[in-house]
Amino acid sequence: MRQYDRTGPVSKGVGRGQIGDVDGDGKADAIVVNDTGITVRRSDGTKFLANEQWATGLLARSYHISGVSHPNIYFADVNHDGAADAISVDDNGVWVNLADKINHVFQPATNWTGGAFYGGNGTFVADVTGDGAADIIAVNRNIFTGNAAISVRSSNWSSFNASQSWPAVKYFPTTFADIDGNGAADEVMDLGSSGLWVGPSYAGSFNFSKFPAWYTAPYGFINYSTYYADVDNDPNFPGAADTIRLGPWGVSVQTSAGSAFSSPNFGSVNLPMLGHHDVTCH
Ligand SMILES: [Ca+2]
Ligand SMILES: [Ca+2]
Ligand SMILES: [Ca+2]
Ligand SMILES: [Ca+2]
Repeated sequence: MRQYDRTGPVSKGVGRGQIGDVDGDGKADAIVVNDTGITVRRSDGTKFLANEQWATGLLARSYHISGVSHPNIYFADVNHDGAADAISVDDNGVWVNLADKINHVFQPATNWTGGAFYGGNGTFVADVTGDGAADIIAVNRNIFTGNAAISVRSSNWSSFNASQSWPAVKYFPTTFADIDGNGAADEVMDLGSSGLWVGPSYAGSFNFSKFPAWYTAPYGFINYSTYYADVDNDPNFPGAADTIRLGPWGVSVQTSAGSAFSSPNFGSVNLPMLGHHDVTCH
């Protein structure tokens, strides 16, 4: 199960719900983070079960990143046990509360970076190395070129490795999703009226020259929001995330064919499909 949205898998509002498979059974669970802790309703494949308190009180270090006073929590599996862990970022580092999928709690926070690591233009959690464990990515803008400067701390399943610079040449907004379906999240830029670009993750860089044709024509108008998820489950391109756009027209989808997108399919997707997380594990 992989899921992304334009801003990355980030919650930035007290009490805002998120989705993640915290017990590692392949079914996405509903998660709410607020001042009293983290509450989970696990999916049993047909419904969400009763509330479970997976953490009590403010998660350690989940506040106060450069004056931002809201939770900054991501849910993704960083230690490769199949269960989504809670990851929070502050001025002192990236902290992980590992999910205990047996006892249904989050363990106390430990520092996985040993120092500050976040991006002025966004901090993202995605598996860009393709080993099945989520990595942490900081995006900044190069003030000289205007291009994105991307730093990656890959997970070694018990901490994040030293920061590496991953070459990237394009623009903002940037997010990360596995568009070509090789298991590693790629850099994706939705430039709205200027089209969509993909930089496939390839040997430690986002390689825009690998698939130069990977570009979609401009829509010609602004969409409200863009999501990336494998909605067509095409067996020829397993795991390849498609592009889902919301706009004045409703919903449109451009399916990924591994190295190119289809043209926009307007109105072909029912709104309920936007619950693009696999809660049933079917
Ligand atoms: Ca689950
Ligand atoms: Ca985990
Ligand atoms: Ca990884
Ligand atoms: Ca990929």
